[in-house]
Amino acid sequence: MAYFLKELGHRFSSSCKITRLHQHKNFRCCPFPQLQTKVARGSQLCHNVMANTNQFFPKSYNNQSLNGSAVPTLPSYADTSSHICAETLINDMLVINDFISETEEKLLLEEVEPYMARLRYEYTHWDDAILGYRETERSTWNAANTKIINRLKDTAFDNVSSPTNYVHVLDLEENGEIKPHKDSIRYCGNTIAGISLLSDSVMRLVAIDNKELFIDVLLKQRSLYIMRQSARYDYTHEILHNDKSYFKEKHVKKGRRISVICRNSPVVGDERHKDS
Ligand SMILES: O=C(O)CCC(=O)C(=O)O
Repeated sequence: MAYFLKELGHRFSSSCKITRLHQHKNFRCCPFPQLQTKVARGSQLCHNVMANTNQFFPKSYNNQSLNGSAVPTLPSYADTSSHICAETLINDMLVINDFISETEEKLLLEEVEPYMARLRYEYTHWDDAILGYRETERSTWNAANTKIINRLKDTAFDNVSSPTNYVHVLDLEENGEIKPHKDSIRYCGNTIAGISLLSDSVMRLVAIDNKELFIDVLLKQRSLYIMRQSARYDYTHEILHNDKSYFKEKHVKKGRRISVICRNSPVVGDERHKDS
């Protein structure tokens, strides 16, 4: 099982040709000198990484330790099988609804659709981790969309955890799904942030050490999610197929969905990346 998870975790390194290009260009060749500071996870790094996003995370729960009696109020976008997950959820998985306006959504779609329309949806994937998808990466955007992308980056990342130039655009057709996986620790840092276009969907996080512990996250159309630290490393994530797309027992219709995703590269010294 550990091997399976590890393999799934490397889907970006082995299967996505565009992302592979990205890895070669940006992660292997460019040293990212600003990231070379040796900082241990859990110390200054965490504080720096969280500096921007903490303004959005529910402050009253930050730094609050959960002992047996503490039952926190969960954010409305999340549901969980156990309050054991609550600390991760509250500190490390954030959704900001209506992060972009309808006009901004149209602008993003107008820029990505013409390219996407030339690609076919893929149903074969080397590790079966994703079905019914087409994808690309963009490093340049028109002026209006550059502002949106910069807002995403400013919200989710700071200078220590700077995002890569390449933005991953993933188009999942109505019948498509993303199966449980963890993004490669070799190529992706501690934060993954994405805007959902065209459709609502449910993202499920499942604890790698205990499959009974899961968190369902409602990703509304035009929302931004920020997954970091424990949510990114200790849980797999998936986008549920429309047939299984339930949030708090209500069906959430997942139509075609396009996500615009930014990631940072591994931070040298971050202990989660020591083995990579
Ligand atoms: O579509 C999303 O927002 C999530 C994408 C994802 O899980 C991935 O590309 O690894």
